[in-house]
Amino acid sequence: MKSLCLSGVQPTNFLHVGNYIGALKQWVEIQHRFPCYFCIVDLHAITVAQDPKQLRENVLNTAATYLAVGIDPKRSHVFIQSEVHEHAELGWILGTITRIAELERMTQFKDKAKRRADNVGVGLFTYPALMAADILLYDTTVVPVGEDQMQHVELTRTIARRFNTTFGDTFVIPQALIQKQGARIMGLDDPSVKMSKSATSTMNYIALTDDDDTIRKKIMRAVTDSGKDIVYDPDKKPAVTNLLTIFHHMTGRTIKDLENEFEGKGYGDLKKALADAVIAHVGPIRDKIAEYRKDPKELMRVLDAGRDAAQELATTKMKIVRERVGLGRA
Ligand code: AQP
Repeated sequence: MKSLCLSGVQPTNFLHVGNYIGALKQWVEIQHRFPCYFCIVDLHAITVAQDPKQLRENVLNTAATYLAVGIDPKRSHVFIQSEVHEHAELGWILGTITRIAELERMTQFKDKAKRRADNVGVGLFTYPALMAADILLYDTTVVPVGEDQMQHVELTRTIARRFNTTFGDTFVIPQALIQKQGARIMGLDDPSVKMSKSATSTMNYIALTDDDDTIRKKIMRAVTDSGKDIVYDPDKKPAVTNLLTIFHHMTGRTIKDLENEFEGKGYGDLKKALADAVIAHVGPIRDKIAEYRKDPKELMRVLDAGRDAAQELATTKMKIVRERVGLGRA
């Protein structure tokens, strides 16, 4: 079986270091091993209310971010989900074989629905069926994601098996690929919740577009734990563990090495050094994002080519799916 990697991000805001560490950083490595399709999942983004003008801006910012972190358009295909209509069509078909009880178990749905109790659309509930379509449309074998998306990839596998059993072998069963450390970067203002683009406070995340002063301010104000020791301990020291994890990913230094360096030092020392490390790593990414946004020609060229490449695979797959399900005319 041919390997193929697919992943995506919702264009709901500027991407943050959690998206980068949990997903994008892996993509950059993976593109040297597999053919890759990286989409900007705008159909997913509208499962919560978006300002239409801002959404289109966010789509281009997200595309610019993919390229700025090192996605090479000569190797990988970057495209916008809604421009390949087969995603929505397959999402609908897979929704018909997805059980309500399965969707009710999804923790992301429960979390997001709780935050918007008076305004939960059906799309937020059926989000995992659309995500299954994104993945299965391309015979994806590998899906690099953060830990929060693991449950959705598991459900994708269940849906694919169910479809294959009902209609005949059609879909490849994909595997999630997840980091050992940093699969879930937590909020700087609250280490009990994940860092999130749509957090109510901007102090929750470091955006890849934040300027140096903002990065420093957010890190210096980050919540810490009781006690003084700078040690990696997710249960007793969730805030410090989160800062060490970000430090590790920004520098490539091991956690042990960082613990040794900060032994006997204070949280202020850790935060100062972390701010320097994040600024050194994120600064060049931020500058490249700005360059791509200033001259959108290259961005448009990449998105057109990515759409055409994705469309070719999607067209072939959907022809088979329609036949198997019995849709339309022969
Ligand atoms: N905090 C995180 N730590 C590690 N990985 C993360 N990812 C998201 N947050 C973290 C991973 O980033 C990829 C893109 O995520 P998404 O935009 O599709 O949706 P999300 O998981 O819901 O991310 P956000 O930032 O919380 O977005 P909003 O606020 O819009 O819902 C995924 O691979 C995800 O695992």
